[in-house]
Parts: sequence; C-alpha cells; structure tokens
Amino acid sequence: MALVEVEFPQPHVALVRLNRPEARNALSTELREELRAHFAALSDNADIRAIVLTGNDKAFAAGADIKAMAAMTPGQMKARGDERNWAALRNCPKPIVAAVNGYALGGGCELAMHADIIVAGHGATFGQPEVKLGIMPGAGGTQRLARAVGKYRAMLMLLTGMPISADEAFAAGLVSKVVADEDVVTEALAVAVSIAAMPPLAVAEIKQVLLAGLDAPLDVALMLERRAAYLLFDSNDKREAMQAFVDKRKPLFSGT
Ligand code: DAK
Repeated sequence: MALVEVEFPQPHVALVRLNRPEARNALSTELREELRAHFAALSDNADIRAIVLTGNDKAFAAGADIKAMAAMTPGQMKARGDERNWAALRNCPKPIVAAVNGYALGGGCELAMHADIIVAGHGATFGQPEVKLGIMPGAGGTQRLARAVGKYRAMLMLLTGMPISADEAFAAGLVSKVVADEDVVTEALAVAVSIAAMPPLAVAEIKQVLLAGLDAPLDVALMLERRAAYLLFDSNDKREAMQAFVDKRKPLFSGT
C-alpha cells in the first residue's frame, strides 16, 4: 500500500495525500522517500500548475516517526538523507497548497510550512513539540516558524512545545485561510484551480521571487522583483492577457 497517493482531480492540479493513518501520518523514511519521488515528478511535469498536499481528517502529519528515531544516533539520522527528501519540496517550482485537518505537529508542521499557502480546518492544530522529546526541529521549524509568526510567538511554541489552534495560527500569520473541517480539501483545490488558471510563467516568477526575496536584503529583493517583472513583459501570456483585456474576452494562456 502506497504511503503517499497522488490524484489528478482537476486539469493541471495534483492532489498529494499522505496515507499512513494508523500512525497519524508520522513521516517515516519510506513515506518521505515516496513524497520526494512524487514532488520530483510533479516538479518536472509540465502539465501540472499547482499541487495540493493533504493528510486525513485526524492528521495532516504528526511529525517524524518517533518510534523509528528513538534509538538513532546523529550519524544514523544524517545517513537517512532527510535533507534530500525535504529539498524536493523546497525546490518545487509549482505552488503548493497545504490542506490541513487535525494534527500538524513537529515535522508535520514543518511540512505544512514547506507549502506556499495553508488552508486549515477549524479543528486543526499546529505545533513544534520536539522540545518535549529532548530534541529540536531539524527541517526548518525554528526558521520558517519565526519568519511566519515572528520571534515571540515562535519562541513560545518552540520552547514550550504547546500547539496552537487553527484560529490562533491564522491570527499569527501561519495559515492563509480557516474553513470548516469538511471543506478543507475542496477549498484548497479551489485555490489550486484558480492558480492553475493563471499564466504559468507569472506564477512561477512570483513564487520564486517572493521566496528568494524573503532571505535577501530589501534592495536585492527589489532588484530581483524588477528583473523578473521586466522579463514577464516578453511572454506570450502577457501579450495575450493584455490583448484579451482590451478585446473584452477571456485570455487563453500557453505558458510561454
Ligand atoms: N511517530 C510515531 N508514531 C506516532 C506518531 C509519531 N510522531 N504520532 C502518532 N503515532 C502513532 C501512535 O504511537 C499510535 O500508534 P499505536 O499505539 O496505535 O501503535 C497511533 O499513531 C495513534 O496515535 P495516538 O493513539 O497517540 O492518537 P491520538 O489521536 O490520541 O493522538 C497525537 C495524536 C498526534 C496528538 C499523538 O499521537 C502525538 O502526540 N504524537 C506525537 C507528536 C509529536 O511529538 N511529534 C513530533 C515528532 S519529532 C531532525 C530533527 C528532529 C526531528 C527530525 C529530524 N534532524 C536532525 C534531521 C524530529 C521531528 C519531529 O517531528
């Protein structure tokens, strides 16, 4: 049985579902490797324009597999090659929409933070409980959380391990949108479909520039933005979109 399933519910949209319900979608090495393979394939698939990543009604993902890690040494942890698995998501050029129900804890919260947009159900909880296990996040939890919610809320979550609700996560800036639990995947797919209807080159540049700019000095980030913005003026989709506006018709994008 696959630990990660992929469907194509709408044109240009992939739905990636973690499928280890008996362990609250704990991120075993096998699961992560499947996730890497799928994201690598979807990244290379020219037909795919947006990806929804979800779990099940109880858990998005409850973090790294504690049972598998319990006896591990630093060398064994390093040898697992987690970095390679995370890199497939980090380097994915297509927008990723996380659809979160239930627990997004530890590596599960870090997984959600690899997405570009997070849609959460009211019953979702987000947390970095690693400190309670005597460890700390190792897949960007300290850095991405601080960038999303600021130093003070991040420190509170990271140092106490206490989770926050979806509403708190929304207020803190960790979540893009909160909806009824049963509507999470539908809403995330709707977001993905509306992104997939946009000109792909513009979408790709916006994602890349926003992410690269977050870690650059403002002057450099603004220069990146200007360069990418100029570049898009040479796309067929820009010509088509603006001509369609003038002609009062719907544009037809080619992705070129
Ligand atoms: N790992 C392994 N099994 C897990 C699990 C996990 N993270 N979470 C749940 N399970 C398993 C439970 O053991 C249980 O298995 P059985 O007893 O049925 O065999 C089954 O899933 C159902 O769980 P519960 O019975 O506990 O279900 P509840 O609904 O009552 O509670 C829960 C759900 C998610 C609140 C609870 O299971 C829980 O607290 N889980 C642990 C959450 C957690 O602490 N996550 C953080 C893990 S550490 C690194 C550095 C750090 C890390 C990795 C790498 N590097 C240096 C590279 C660590 C990252 C982490 O994520």
